[in-house]
Amino acid sequence: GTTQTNQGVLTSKDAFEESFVRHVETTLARNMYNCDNLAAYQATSNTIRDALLIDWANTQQKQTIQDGKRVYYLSLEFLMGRAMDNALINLNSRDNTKSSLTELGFNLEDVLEQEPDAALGNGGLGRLAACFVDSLSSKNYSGWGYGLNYQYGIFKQKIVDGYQIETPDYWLKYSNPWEIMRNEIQIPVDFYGYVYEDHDPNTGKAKKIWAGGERVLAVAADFPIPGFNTDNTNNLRLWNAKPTNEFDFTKFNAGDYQQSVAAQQRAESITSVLYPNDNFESGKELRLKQQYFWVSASLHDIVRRFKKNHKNNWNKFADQIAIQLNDTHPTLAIVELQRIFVDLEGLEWDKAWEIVTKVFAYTNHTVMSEALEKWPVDLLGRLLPRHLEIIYDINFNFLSDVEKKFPGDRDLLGRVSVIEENHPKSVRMASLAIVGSHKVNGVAELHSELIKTTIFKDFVKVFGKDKFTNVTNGITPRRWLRQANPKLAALIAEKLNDPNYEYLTNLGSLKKLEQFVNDDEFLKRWDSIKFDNKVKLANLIKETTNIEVDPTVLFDVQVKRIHEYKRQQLNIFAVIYRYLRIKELLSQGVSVEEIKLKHYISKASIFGGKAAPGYYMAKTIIHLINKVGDVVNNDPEIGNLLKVVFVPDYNVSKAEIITPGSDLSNHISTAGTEASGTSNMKFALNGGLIIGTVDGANVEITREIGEENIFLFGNLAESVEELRHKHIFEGVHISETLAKVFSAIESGIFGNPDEYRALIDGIRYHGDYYLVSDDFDLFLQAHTKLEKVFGHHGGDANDTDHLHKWVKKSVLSVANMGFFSSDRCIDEYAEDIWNIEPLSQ
Ligand code: 26W
Repeated sequence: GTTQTNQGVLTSKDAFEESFVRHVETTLARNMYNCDNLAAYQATSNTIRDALLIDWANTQQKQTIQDGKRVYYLSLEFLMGRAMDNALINLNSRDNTKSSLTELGFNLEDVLEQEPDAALGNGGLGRLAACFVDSLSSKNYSGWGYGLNYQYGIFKQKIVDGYQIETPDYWLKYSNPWEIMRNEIQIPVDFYGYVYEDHDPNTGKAKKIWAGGERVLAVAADFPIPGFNTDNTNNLRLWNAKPTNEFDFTKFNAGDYQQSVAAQQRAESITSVLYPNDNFESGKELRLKQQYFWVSASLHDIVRRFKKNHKNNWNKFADQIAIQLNDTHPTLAIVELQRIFVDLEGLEWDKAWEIVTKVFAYTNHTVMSEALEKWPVDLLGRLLPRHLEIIYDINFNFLSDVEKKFPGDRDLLGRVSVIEENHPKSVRMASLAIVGSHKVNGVAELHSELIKTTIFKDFVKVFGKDKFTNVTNGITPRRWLRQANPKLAALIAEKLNDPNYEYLTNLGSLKKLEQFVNDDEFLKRWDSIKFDNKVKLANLIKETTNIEVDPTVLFDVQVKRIHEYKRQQLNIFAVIYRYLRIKELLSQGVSVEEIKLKHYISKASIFGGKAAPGYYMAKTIIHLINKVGDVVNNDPEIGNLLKVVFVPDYNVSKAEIITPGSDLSNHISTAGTEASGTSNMKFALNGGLIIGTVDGANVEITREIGEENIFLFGNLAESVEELRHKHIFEGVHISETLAKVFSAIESGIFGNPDEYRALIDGIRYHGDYYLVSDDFDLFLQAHTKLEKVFGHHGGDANDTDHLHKWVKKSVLSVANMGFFSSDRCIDEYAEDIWNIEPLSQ
């Protein structure tokens, strides 16, 4: 039947080629004589998509028939990256596709390069959501993602004269073969208007009606999410905002046809652009509109699906449905479900609220106050008048309970209240999320402990500690090992005697690699794979910056969003110090060879990451990195002793090259500020070592891989408060080393020093909030230590010293990284929070 024919394209060359040609000729309306790589990409992806749709339809049917509990993951960001290679791997069709394409005259790698990244996210939180949907499918759960189908993803970053320039990412320039437009799934979403009271004609009871206002349609676009080594294929549903064809007749009759149409057109702006802030809340009305649009459409979709099987049997709702809130961005979902139950379905308030709180759970991703969402009551009440009333009612009930439990504690009431009585008076979304959820989790052990003792302390008092839990983040080994690092993945499969790569869904089996750690031949193969990956990274650097880096030197990488708390400034200051010292030694007549032997090994410092467009300090850091690079890389005395690179437009597909190509990566946030970090896991899984602070998941990585295999440094989270206090009352102590760096910057060797004023003054005069001064010398010491371990040769197979010290640590790290699979993470959510089990296959 159809199934066979379609699935055949995955394993048979003839079937693949036939489908490919058919798509070129029909879908693309071209012919094989003018089929370029882009057309080949489109024909290939359409071919794979056809096969994927079969699994997808079967899975949906199976899930409906089994009628078990489903989880819905609500995330404003899904940072998926490219889909094709991932689909080929998960469908086990990579070899067939590669050889079929070769016969047709194409090279798979070149074809894969044609796909634009689906860059619908900022950083960690968005990529986590992407890893989670992969794990939900791969571990046979019934779990959907819900998000927005932005027409513009995160901006593209260009570097011009060392400055970041943002340009739009119009990623849907060509049609997107991975999306299935569901034009028949249209959900109206209302804004503004007013609320009035009416009486139910049957019961005579008072009832709230929300009326008037502006109406927008949510139209579904579906993205099939294939699992690895399973047919289970879940759905990621992203909404598009579209105008309705219900005209505003008052305007129409007033002869305002043009304006009426233009107003409708503006509906689409709701899903036009992803907000490019990371860990910073800006409070824009359009952002709140996005949130409600998405949440409302998703909930009505979920309720509709429930009703198809269970009618109005609301008692079953919480047994059938779990909804996970990815940060506070979807918190209005709690209010919307309560509204659906009470206003639209006629449930009693308490009954409805009981169901609501059973359904929702909330994940917190940050303790930083500037990232906590607060919406002014005025704004929220204008946009969503009925929701504001419901929020007040939720808060009233909640505060009454608190008052009963802690009579007379007015301060406590003020601190936990969902409403902040301040200027402007606002709604605290985290408080609302906690009150409306049955579980709240942090994303790494340290972070989950910190939220209980800091930002959510009072809620622990009110609800008890069992409401708060930890689920340490994870990453999908399909994309971040098998796809990004095929050679290492193959060596591991060979050593584990696992030709079908089953270890990729059972990552604990990496442990077996430990038995080869004294096998020199194995270490050499391991090291030469790392070298090949470094050559690939060197090529990327050459293509994107025109800088040549020598792949035998230590590749020291820091790629992530640029943020003061992540401390790229600490890193670049240390690079400047190194440069100054090298220059000093050279001026004293010390030869380059001697410097390499006695002082500094050769290395390339590689940076990448975007700054939020309005974040001045982050942009200053980018500028400094680039200017330091200009000076160092063009200094004829330096040669390959030191290179400084800023890779522009860091994104998922670049991460797939950068991650496997690093020897060392930096995870050096001020202790207590990075909730988890997930790139630390990616680097370690690819055999890179970590230099890091005792922060986020670094703590658990250390526990798993052993403290001898990671380079930790810096002040601990428990000291941060005291140090900040000291800075303010006793002043900031600038060590001799850091002072040298500051005076070099101030001398103007990296361009006009005024441009870096805020960066230096922030440390020297404004309290050094991120503790750069406290950790600087400790950072330098950690480098001295690790360079001794690395030795002088990366990639030199005969350097047994490097092999027995560095490469051995690399193997031991990978062997013990199994815990950080997002599969483990999803299992923990399923068991402790969602109460769902995998589908029987
Ligand atoms: C409202 C503005 C805003 C935008 C984005 C606030 C907060 C965010 C995200 C929560 C920022 C983010 O991506 N956080 C990261 O989440 C990762 C996944 O849990 C963690 O690994 C990172 O440590 C955390 O910074």
